Amino acid sequence: MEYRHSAQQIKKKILAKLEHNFGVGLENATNDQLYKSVALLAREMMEQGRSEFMAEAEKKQAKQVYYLCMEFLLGRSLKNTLFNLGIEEAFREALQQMDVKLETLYDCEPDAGLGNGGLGRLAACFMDALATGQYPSTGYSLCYEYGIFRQKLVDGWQTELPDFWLPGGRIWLHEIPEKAVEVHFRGHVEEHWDSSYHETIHKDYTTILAIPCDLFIAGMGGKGISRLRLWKSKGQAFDMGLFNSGNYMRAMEENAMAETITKVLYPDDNHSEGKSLRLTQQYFLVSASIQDIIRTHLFQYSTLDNLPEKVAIHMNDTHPVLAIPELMRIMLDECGYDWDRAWDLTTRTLAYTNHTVMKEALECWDQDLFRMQLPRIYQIVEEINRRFCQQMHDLGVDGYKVGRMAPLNDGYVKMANLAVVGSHCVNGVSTLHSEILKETVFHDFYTEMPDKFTNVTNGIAHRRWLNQSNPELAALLTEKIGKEYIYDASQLKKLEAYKEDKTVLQELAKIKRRNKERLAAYIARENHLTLDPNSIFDVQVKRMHEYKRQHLNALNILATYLWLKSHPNADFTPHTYIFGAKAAPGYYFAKQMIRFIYELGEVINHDPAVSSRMKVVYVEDYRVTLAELMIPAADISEQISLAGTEASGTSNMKFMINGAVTLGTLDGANVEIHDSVGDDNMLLFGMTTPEVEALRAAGYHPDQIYYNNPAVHGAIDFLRGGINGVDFSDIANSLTGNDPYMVLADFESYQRAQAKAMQLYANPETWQRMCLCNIANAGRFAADRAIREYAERIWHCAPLTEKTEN
Ligand code: GL9
Repeated sequence: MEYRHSAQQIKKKILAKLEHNFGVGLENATNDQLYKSVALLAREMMEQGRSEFMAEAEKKQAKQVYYLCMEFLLGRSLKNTLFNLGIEEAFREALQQMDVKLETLYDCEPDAGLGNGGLGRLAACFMDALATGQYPSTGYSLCYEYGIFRQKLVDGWQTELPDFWLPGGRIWLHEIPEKAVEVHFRGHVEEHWDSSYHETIHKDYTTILAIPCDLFIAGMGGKGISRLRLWKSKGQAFDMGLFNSGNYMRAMEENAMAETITKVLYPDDNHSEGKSLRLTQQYFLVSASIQDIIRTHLFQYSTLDNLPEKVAIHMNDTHPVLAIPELMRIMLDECGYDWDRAWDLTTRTLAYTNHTVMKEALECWDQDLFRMQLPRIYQIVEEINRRFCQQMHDLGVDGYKVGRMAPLNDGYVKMANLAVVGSHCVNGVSTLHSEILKETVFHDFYTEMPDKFTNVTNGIAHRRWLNQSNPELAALLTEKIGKEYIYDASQLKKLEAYKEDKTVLQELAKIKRRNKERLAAYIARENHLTLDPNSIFDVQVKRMHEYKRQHLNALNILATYLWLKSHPNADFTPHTYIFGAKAAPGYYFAKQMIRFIYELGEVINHDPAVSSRMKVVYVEDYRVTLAELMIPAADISEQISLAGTEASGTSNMKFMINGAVTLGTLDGANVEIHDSVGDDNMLLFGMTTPEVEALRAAGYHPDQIYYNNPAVHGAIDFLRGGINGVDFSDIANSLTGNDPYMVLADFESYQRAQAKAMQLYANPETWQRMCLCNIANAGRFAADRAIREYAERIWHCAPLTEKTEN
């Protein structure tokens, strides 16, 4: 497929789109209409590219990858599409001829915020890598009408506003009502036995229609295009059965209920509430997707016998794990397979990634709720459970252990257990996390079936996070090491040859400086705060959560502030502490943490004794598009979770490739970042995972630290006294009480790392050399690499065209 056209041709096409879709000429077109015309053009190119790509895949009978995930945190699409198709410059020129700036149109696009954070963004990065790697792939998710809420701080307290993204976002969606599928809920199951025949019939169910809305993601070069199929729920226009039986109101009610299923994304991070609507969403996604996959497969091969050879279905976290009983249901009830054969095909097709060890994230469904919503699926889960337990007993496994591994236990459906039982492969998302899974959450399983477990460390779409977000850095890299790194991030290593090259180091400093100025301009506009671009930009952006320990960062800022007040002439490298984070709406403590940071800013930023040397900024409504502005402007990347709690982290990788230095614990993928850059290029602090465990076993008594460390003492007393009249005793009590995330235990070590950062930053050459080493060693954290590992080790599939050496 040839995407390239002259600026003249592009201009003509844009004008045609304006005329056709909006009935306006250039003179009368709004920016929004121009954005939509350009987006439509880009979308049509991708649709064409996709159909050529898939025609080839079909001809070669290539294995397909289906990625099931409740979240895809896409952000904006226009820039990514034009960049990856190699047509950004031509479009820029065409628009220039019309006196329109491409950047203005980029800013018309809302973020598609169909995810909460790391997990959803990972799925989006993986779609980019799947496309670039030329794997025929489809992502499946829900077409939420409202994405992650918009955050507004009112006197430091988070409030949530609805994110109605469709007016500007729908232009990317291709709705296909003809391909709708039915999903069945509730009702009851009837069994018919005959001497040789057993039939199960699901009756009196409620039917919800799932309408596919397709969105495309172009890979670099445009040969591979991924498709994201988002399901929208809809009632049956007329449920004739209900109407005919005179149940007019019930028919109308069900219609209205149906549409609530895909109304809104659950805004919880690392947390499951066990709500009925959430279970409905999960089954809706899974049933529609599995039916779609089977329909496609049968159309091409007329049998499911070869399913595991031609299809890999990936369950991203436990959220889509009902795919296991759903695939069983279709094989048993609709295709006539016997249990053993169906189970063999199902388990060889499915694989599962775990993304967290947080206990509150482990999904358990109340058995009665589950049975009522999904009676047939419940029966199948029961049978999976019965057979699994039997098999374990037969192997001589002790009863308690079998109980701990059982998918059904204590009146709950345990989704993580079901996931492991029904998958041929289970992976964690960093080396450390995958080891922890084997030692803790899945230890019982690991001892019985060690071969199921593997690791694939997460990765990021480096073209978005480096080339598109930091074009000046990308240009410098291309000039120095050529452009191979755009396809093959491991080539970034070549930059190490320049680590003693003063001009390159100075060039890096200048680029960083301009990125900091860009961010400062945004903050001046939004927060009415003037930042000093010479100061250290110390950035912590991620969801607000106790385990991520933003309050450790904040407590250090407070202690530093108090110290500067009592040592006004002390040597201190000016420091700008920047935060961005949403809290789950029902997570009170996290909202208090936000307010703590906000009030800290109010005090410090308005205190003339320190405000030229310290600033604290809380950036509202952190989202993908803001990350693209903030991360390239960071000097320090805060990755300070308690060791053993953050499964991987992915912003750590984005900061690294943009030349920020990680100030972090040995947690998640930080361990691998440390392996890559060494002690000299990372600011390591805090306990290791075994040290955390030892301290927990011995008994953690933070009050002792409070009494023995004057800096801690002073800061906590200040906090306990309230800031600007706001009470923070909850946080103070937690820190000195039974804080499960051991903030005080790592405090002193954190302060030392901060002091070291300031000392290193004071020497620009040393600092820039550290930045350069981080960029040069970030290649292994590319999503392209992660996807290659999934393809080789889990999905057993190959790219459509094997790359030739060049
Ligand atoms: C998460 C982990 O907490 C992160 O450490 C990990 O990097 C990502 C992707 O693997 O997955 N699991 C999880 O539930 N979230 C993660 O970020 N939470 C959100 O996505 C909000």
